[in-house]
Amino acid sequence: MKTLVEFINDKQVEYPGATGEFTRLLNDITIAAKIVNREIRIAGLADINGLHGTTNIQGEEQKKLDVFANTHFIEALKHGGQCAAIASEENEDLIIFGNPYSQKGKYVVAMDPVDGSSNIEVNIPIGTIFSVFKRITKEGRPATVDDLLQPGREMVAAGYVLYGSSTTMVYTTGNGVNGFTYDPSVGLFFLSHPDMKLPDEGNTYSINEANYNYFPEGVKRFLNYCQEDDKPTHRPYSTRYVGSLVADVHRNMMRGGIFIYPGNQKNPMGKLRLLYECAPMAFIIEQAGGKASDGFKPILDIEPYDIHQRTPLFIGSRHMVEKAEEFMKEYSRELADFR
Ligand code: P6P
Repeated sequence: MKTLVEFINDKQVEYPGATGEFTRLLNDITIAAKIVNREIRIAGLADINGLHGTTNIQGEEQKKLDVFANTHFIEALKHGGQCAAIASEENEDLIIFGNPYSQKGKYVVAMDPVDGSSNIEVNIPIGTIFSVFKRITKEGRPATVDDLLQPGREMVAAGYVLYGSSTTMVYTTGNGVNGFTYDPSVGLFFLSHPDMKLPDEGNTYSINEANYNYFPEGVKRFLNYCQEDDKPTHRPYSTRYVGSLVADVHRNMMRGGIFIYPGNQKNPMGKLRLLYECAPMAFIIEQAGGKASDGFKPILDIEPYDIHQRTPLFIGSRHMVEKAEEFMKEYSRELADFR
């Protein structure tokens, strides 16, 4: 059984000129994930549930776990010295490290430390999502927001940690996707899902249908398609919706399917954030043979203008996303077109 550290080190030798900095960055993220995992596993006992008494940029009341996780990921990346700045869902402004050591860091990170944290109190799986970019500003000086506002195609790595029935870390550096399961008895992640590929088709669709009346016409037409009786194409599909992005996407990674968080009349760009939710998930899904778009164009081609900007998200099995896009192009034509 290969450990995550062994796997990362083995992969490093495949990159000529690799200096080990990226390896150390990934290891920093892993250490923070282990600390967060420990708290999650005893959430009902530790004083980690409930509200922290503050709100984040999203206007959401921060949970104690949000603040705990955010703090530990920031500290791990700061002390590792490979990361010059972090865009976090929990911080309105970019976290730019001022110490000279971090300013020499080649990389910047965008992250959602604990996505879906409100689910922790009802023991529903939650996750950490991260993306890594090489900075475009000169090393040795403070990073700037330009280092983060890069299209997803420029990402050098993306990953998620799913704190589910087991704790699984899935990541890509652009050469396929691999999953690792945490063994708490030895405190190590072991390679459990090598070279993950999701099927071109699936038979589940995942969307919060409570918003149906506010969906674009194209989404409504696609949902009707999913619900039609057509045995040769295994329809009607089943619906699965955990309400936790990492859990819903991971299910699709394992079995195929589509997850949609569309724009709606109340929020034309939807709810999910591009930089630290949709783009990293899109990088992973594309590397595993799937597809991710805003209904019209690939998520990874979106040019960001703000670290907290939102985007509609259609992600999962290639053929299912393409079918949804067909309906969007025929009935909705543009991103925020609602009848
Ligand atoms: P809704 C969790 O709050 C989250 O950010 C994602 O993890 C999840 O996919 C989505 O929001 C659920 O949103 O509006 O269906 O509750």
